[in-house]
Amino acid sequence: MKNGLLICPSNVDSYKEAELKELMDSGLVPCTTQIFYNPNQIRTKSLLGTGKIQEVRMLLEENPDIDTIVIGYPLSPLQARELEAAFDKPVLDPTDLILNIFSLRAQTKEAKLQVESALLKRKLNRLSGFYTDLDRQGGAGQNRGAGEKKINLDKRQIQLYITQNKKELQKIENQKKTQAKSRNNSNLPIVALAGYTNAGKSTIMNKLLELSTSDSENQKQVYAQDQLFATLDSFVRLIDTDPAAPFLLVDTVGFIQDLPHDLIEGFKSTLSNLKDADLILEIVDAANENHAGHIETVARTFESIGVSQIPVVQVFNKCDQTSFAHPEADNDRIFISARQKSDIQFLQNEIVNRLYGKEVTTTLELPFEKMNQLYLIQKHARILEEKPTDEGVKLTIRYREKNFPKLAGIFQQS
Ligand SMILES: Nc1nc2c(ncn2[C@@H]2O[C@H](COP(=O)(O)OP(=O)(O)OP(=O)(O)O)[C@@H](O)[C@H]2O)c(=O)[nH]1
Ligand SMILES: [Mg+2]
Repeated sequence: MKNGLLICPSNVDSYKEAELKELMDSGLVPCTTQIFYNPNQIRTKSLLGTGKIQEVRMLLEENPDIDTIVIGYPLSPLQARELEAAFDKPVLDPTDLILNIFSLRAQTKEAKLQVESALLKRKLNRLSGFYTDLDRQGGAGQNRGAGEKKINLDKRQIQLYITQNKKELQKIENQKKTQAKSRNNSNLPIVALAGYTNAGKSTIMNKLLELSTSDSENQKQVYAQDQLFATLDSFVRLIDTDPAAPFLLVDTVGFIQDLPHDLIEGFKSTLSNLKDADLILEIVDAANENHAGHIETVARTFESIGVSQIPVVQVFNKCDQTSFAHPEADNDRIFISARQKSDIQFLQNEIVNRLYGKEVTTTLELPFEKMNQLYLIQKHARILEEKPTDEGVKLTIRYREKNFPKLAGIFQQS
């Protein structure tokens, strides 16, 4: 565990400040000391002025335990290098914190490659400006030739790694596409869980899975934790709680304000699962005081990955920690607590209503000679009552509106 010094602009809003601390905790650099700087006095080269740098140096001398410095503001490559040189300690900005967490969490080969690519691109950016920066400072020095050669070599090496990673990622993506196609050859509707990190997406997936009857290997629970970015990969599970209205459920990586561009790029293939969805459930942490800000961030991310045309229903989760009545639903919003089984049942029903339409009850008579069609009814409807008649059987069935075409043939005959 490390000890972090957080240096924020004095006008930072309290929500952003809390999120930075959470990012520090999640990245195992908890904030042990915090100071502020005046955002009106920032420098292009080093962000902090000489007086502030001096103050931080003294603080570091008095607190030798501090081993990492976090600046709560995006740093240019030059500023990051200047500050690291001034403090002789690693200096991280919000993007570094997020990358740090991602590299701690990455489990699958795909996630590891994505994080590595983002880290390499960042390193390349820092190296790219190196000599331009030195020129600007007029301090290129006599050894510039050898140093420049080394940096160019490093840059070429990094570029090579980035290209290799890209190829491997493409291969994995192609494999996944083939798998997804074969998994969905029955054309099941796809529901994607998306939203801000830590909102409860994976918990909701696990709870819906618990209700579901299927118990194949495919039904493994996914990782859910009270930490930022618990999920880095996308997972697909079959939910067939209502056997006549099954759907595939996809869990995805969480969003955050100012998600680094390289990461959005890197995770595009993971997020592109959202593009294939028939319905997106945007999970909102209703108990978070800044949930309105989260909703804005998610809307911007949806736009940047191009899923604006897919229907979205907002699911206000964690209502147990709010005054919202639950379970409740209107057209575009559902209010639940994933901790309550009855709320999950309600959610399951709301999802199925949207995918398969409302339930309709009807009666029909199935003559003996058509008895072989009973399996269609069993597959796409629920039989509520069966009464034998002279010609066959009289059935009371309940089916979803959108399953009507699958049953229409039977209705015509009966
Ligand atoms: N009180 C309360 N806590 C909840 C509820 N749903 C989820 N949580 C908790 O919220 C935390 C985050 O849940 P996750 O399911 O990991 O959240 P996520 O959206 O998948 O997060 P990322 O994968 O990080 O994007 C966990 O500690 C859950 O136990 C709820 O309805 N009520
Ligand atoms: Mg998750």
